[in-house]
Amino acid sequence: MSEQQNVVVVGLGYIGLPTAVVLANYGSQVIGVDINEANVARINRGEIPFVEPGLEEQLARAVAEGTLRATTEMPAGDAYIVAVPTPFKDNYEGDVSYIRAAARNIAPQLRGDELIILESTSPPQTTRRMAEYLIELRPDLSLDGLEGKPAIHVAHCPERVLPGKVMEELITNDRIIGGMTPEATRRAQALYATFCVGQLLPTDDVTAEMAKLTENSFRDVNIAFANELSLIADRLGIDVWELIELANHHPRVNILQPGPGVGGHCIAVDPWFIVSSAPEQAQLIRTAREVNDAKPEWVVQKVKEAVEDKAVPVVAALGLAFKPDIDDLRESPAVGITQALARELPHGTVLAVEPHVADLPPALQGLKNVRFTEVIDAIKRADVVVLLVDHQQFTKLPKGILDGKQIVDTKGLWRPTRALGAPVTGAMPMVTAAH
Ligand code: SAJ
Repeated sequence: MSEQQNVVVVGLGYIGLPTAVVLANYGSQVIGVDINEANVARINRGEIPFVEPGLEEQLARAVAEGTLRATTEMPAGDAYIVAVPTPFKDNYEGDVSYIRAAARNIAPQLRGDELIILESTSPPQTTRRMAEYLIELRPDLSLDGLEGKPAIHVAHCPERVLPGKVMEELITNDRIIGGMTPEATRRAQALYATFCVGQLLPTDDVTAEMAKLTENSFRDVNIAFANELSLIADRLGIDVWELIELANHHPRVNILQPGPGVGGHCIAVDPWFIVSSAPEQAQLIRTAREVNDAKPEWVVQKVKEAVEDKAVPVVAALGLAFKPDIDDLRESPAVGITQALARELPHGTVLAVEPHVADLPPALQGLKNVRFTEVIDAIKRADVVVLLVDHQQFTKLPKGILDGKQIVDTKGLWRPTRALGAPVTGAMPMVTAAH
C-alpha cells in the first residue's frame, strides 16, 4: 500500500492514539495531531496519557523508531483519520463541532487525491456533511473528480474496540468500511489492511454510521429489557436474576443483566444519535434510553426506603466505576447514585468505596457527607449496604460481614444461590433485612 504511507491521525484520545501507534508499527509513517499540548509532549516522550494495556510499549517503539510523532499543527498527508469526540448536546443532538474544527484544519492542507476517514461515532450523515464542508472550504476540489477538479476520497470506518482490549481488538475485529464512493471504500480497505486481520466489510458511509449506532443501541435496548424486568420482579417479590437465568434456558432467549443503570461514554450516548435523526420512528430506542436512565433514581429510592427509620443513616455505596474491574468512572451511574444519596440524605453519611481509584472523583469531592472509605470499614459502619458495581473484590468478603445489614444489591452479586429445579423456598426481594 504505497500510495497512503503518510497518515495523519487527528485526535489522540482513547481511539486515535492506539490507532496511530498500530499504523506506525505496521508500516505507515504517522503524524498524530491533538490540541492538548501537554499530551502531545508526553506522547513524543513515549508516555501514554491514559491507561490501556499494551499501549505504552507499542507507543515507545513507534516513537523510538521515528514512525510516529505528535504535533499540535495540522500537517499535509496522504490519508487523514479523524478520531475526535462527538458528545451530545442538552437537546440530545450529536455535537459535531470537533469534526468541523478538524475539517477546517485539514482543508488548507489538501492537494487532491487524499483519503479522509471519519472514525468518530457520529449521527447519520455526518460523514457526508464533513465532506460537503471540505468542498465548501476547497471549491477547487471535488468528491467525484468531475469537472476537471481533483477528487478527495471520504469514508466512515467506525471504531468498535472494547476499552481494556483495544490493542488486541484493533488488529482482530472485523471493520465496517463505508466509502462515499467505491474508490473511497477501496482505498480505506487498503489502509486498514496494513494492520487489521479481521474482515474489512464494504458499505456506504451512512450505513456504516448507522451500523455502529445500531450495535450499541441493540445492547442498550437489551439492557433496558433486563432493567425493566428488575422493576417488575421487585414489585412481584421475585428474584430477577433467577428469573433471567431460567428464561435463558430457552434455546432462543438470551436476556442481559440488570444493574444500577447504563454507564460509559458509548452505550448511554449513541442511541440518542439515532433518536435525534428519526424521532418519530425511533420509539423503542428512545424508551430504552429512558428506562436505563431512570434506573439510578429507582435505586436511590430503594436506599431511602431502607433507611427510613434511621435518624442518622450510614450508607456504604460499593463501587463507583461504570462496569466491573476497571477504573473508568466516566458517565458512571454509580457516581450519580452516590451523589444523589448524599444530597437526599443530608443528615446521614455516605461511605463511598472504589478499590480501583486513589480518591473520590471531582463530582463527589467537596460533598460534606461523603467519605472515601475502604470496603470492610464501610460495611462495618453502615446501616445499609448498596452494591453498585460487581467488582471481584466485593465477591470475596469475610463471612458474616453482611449479617444484620440492610442490603440493596443492584447486581445480584450476593443473592443466595439456589439450585435450579429445587423447590422455591421464598422470594428474594431487592431489599433484604439481613444476610
Ligand atoms: N451493562 C449492564 N448489563 C449488561 C451489560 C452491560 O447493565 O448485561 C452495563 C455496564 O455495567 C455498563 C454499560 O452497560 O454500565 C456498558 O458496558 P458494556 O460492557 O456493555 O460496553 P462498553 O460501553 O464498555 O463498550 C461498548 C461495546 N459495544 C458493544 O458491546 C455493542 C464496545 O464494543 C464498543 O466499541 C464501545 O461500546 C464503543 O466505543 O462504542
